[in-house]
Amino acid sequence: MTDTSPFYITTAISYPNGKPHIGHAYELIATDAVARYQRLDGRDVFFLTGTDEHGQKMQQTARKEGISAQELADRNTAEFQNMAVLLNASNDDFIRTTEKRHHEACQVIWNRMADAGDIYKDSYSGWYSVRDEAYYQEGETELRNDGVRYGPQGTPVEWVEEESYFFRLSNYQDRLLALYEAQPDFVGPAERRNEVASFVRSGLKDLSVSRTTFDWGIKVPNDPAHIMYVWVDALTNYITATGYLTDPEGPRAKYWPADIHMIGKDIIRFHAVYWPAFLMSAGLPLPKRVFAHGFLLNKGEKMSKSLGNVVDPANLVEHFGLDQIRYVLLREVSFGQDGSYSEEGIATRINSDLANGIGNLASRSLSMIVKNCDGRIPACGPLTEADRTMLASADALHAVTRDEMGKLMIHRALAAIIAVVSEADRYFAGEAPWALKKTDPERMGTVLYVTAEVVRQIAILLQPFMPASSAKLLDLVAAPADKRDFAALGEAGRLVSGTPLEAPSPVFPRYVAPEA
Ligand code: ME8
Repeated sequence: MTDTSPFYITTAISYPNGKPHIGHAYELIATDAVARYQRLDGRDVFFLTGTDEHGQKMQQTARKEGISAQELADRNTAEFQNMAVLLNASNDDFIRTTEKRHHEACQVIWNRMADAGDIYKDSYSGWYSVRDEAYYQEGETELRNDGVRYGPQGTPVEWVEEESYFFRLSNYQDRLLALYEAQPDFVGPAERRNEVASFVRSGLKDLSVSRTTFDWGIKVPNDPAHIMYVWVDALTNYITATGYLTDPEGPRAKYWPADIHMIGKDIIRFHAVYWPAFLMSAGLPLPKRVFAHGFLLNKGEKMSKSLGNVVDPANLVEHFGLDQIRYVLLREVSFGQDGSYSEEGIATRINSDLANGIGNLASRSLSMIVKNCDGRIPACGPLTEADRTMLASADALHAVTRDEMGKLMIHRALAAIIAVVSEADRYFAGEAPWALKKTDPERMGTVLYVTAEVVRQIAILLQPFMPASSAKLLDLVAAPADKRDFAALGEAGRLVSGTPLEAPSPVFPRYVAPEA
């Protein structure tokens, strides 16, 4: 049975205090692959990304550049929007936290938390990291030899003392622990859940949720000297975009609660502790899953402006090709773990899996059909044991990848697809259709039919990961436009003998490094 229910997936919303980097691109590509997978599998998908435009970091950066925070946000948000187009992201909306709809939703959520008795006024004194936009306990910080105090993510912290509203986070400790217990999938991967649970078990203090020493943010209702802590504002974006709070009869309200918040491991605390506590307080349904991917490292090193190894995704895409980059990042990195990549590694993967793998399989089998079968998909004669085994492996991929993608084991879904490409290579070599041309042309036709049918299914399944290249592969096997979703996998969409094919053009060229 096809599941056509709503499926809502989000990326984190990025700070537009600079241009997007490869870490942002990675998160968007992975989330896009999941969104596309679910869409092709029949779900009613809403995929959201956007920018987190308020806060002290934005204001400080703007000041350094001598422009207003709004100007900085406008300039860099355009870069993030361009990146989404460049990466062929299929997001259904792009939210900016400076939009009116978002201000409204934040006021609603604040009032609901206040009505629940969870907001009170006091004064805050403690450590704050502007780069993380996070408050830290003294015990989480460390004074280093350079005389600077650093937070747990290695960013400098400063002492803050100001009047502030607080959220009664301490009241939610037991409910949060009960949540992690009752829904072990709420936080993934498992090591992150353990980290979050032990943070909560160690004791939660009330959280400062407003600031008074700068003004770039959303005003607290009825107390305009206070602006909301940027994370209250930022997290609310996920619900703003659905209209659940502000337009409950609207077309997108059905998408809340979200199925997946895809985020990086550095912001798990906000999503797995603060966010569910805010929602519980406001009496709102909780997202089903928060999944933290790892960090992308450049040749094993963290990217940083000071190391000068920050990679612009546009350069990588221009150099290697978009689908190639999408594929390599998702295949190479165990999703949920940190991943290291290098230009050599990307080139090797492109050549082994794409050029020599699926590209070669498609071009060898389809060009034989064009040359030897009158340019038409041949008849499929009686099937041998080998043919049946081959088709069964391709037919099984839908269930296998559905399971892996459901668990967000994106790399394993891809590995399963590529394993069938390798199996098809062995099948093709073993059946040697070129040798059958003279001796048994009918049998040759059957082998070519089976191989082309495997190519068809592989192409359908690769669409979430490499949308444009997969479409080209599907053109090569003349798959009709209405037979490209997952309902056309397996027997339901088998190639039709007699369908004319064009001579195949290469979809995945070999990568050759430019002369130094
Ligand atoms: O954290 N590798 O924004 P952000 C992989 N505005 N992912 C990375 C990465 C890397 N090297 N560097 C960053 C924020 N990311 C907040 C989010 S959500 C309500 C607010 C990921 O621009 C990071 O983990 O610093 C996060 O998920 C996303 O990029 C945006 O990071």
